[in-house]
Amino acid sequence: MTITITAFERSPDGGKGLARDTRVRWALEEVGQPYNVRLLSFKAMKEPAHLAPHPFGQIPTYEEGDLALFESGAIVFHIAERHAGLLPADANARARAIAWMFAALSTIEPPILDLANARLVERNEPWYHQRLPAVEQRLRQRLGELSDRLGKADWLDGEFSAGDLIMVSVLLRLKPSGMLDAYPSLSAYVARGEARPAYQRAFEAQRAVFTAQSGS
Ligand code: GTB
Repeated sequence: MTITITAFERSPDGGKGLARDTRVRWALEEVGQPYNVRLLSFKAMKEPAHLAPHPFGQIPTYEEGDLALFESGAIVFHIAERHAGLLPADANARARAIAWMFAALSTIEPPILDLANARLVERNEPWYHQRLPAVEQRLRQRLGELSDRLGKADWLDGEFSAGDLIMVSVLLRLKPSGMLDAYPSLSAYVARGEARPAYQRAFEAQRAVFTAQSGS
């Protein structure tokens, strides 16, 4: 059955791979599933045709036959369950890999988004400089703990899994800020993820949308 995902027609990051369709493309590349992409304008994302599959009018979505999914974590989980390559066969190892997916989305991503939103939206508020150190400290706390757990290992729990795919995707958002530089094991971990051929293909595919428009 044909798989169709949605992505930004014009990503605000200019093709740096930070929008959440990249993690879905990456998962599909890891398991060797071809897919189509429907590009959406910001206006189209809020129209009924897209609000049907996505109640919040966002990207990415995933369609396959009569299945329509939203939420990048749920989509990657679905792909990992349907196809070999992203979840271990052993039941306990599989449960731990799923725990790492949730950890990435519910423990690591929120303080990253909190910092991104503070810098983007709250910069001109009179209390911005008072609040910022606490926001940064909450994120550093989690990064330190994650770095301690990863230690010298290549991946979070044995072989590369959907847990690593989501965790690396979440951490990539920090790369432009240089904040990961203080955690060499996490920087190396993210670099290992980025070096995977499947990630490279996913990155190039999302970048091609931007370069086709800008002519660069
Ligand atoms: N929890 C949902 C998921 O994981 O799928 C969140 C989906 C989401 O935030 N989608 C964003 C969106 O559609 C795009 S990815 N936004 C438009 C809207 O809400 O109207 C978030 C994103 C956007 C831009 C950058 N960037 O430019 O760097 C990075 C990440």
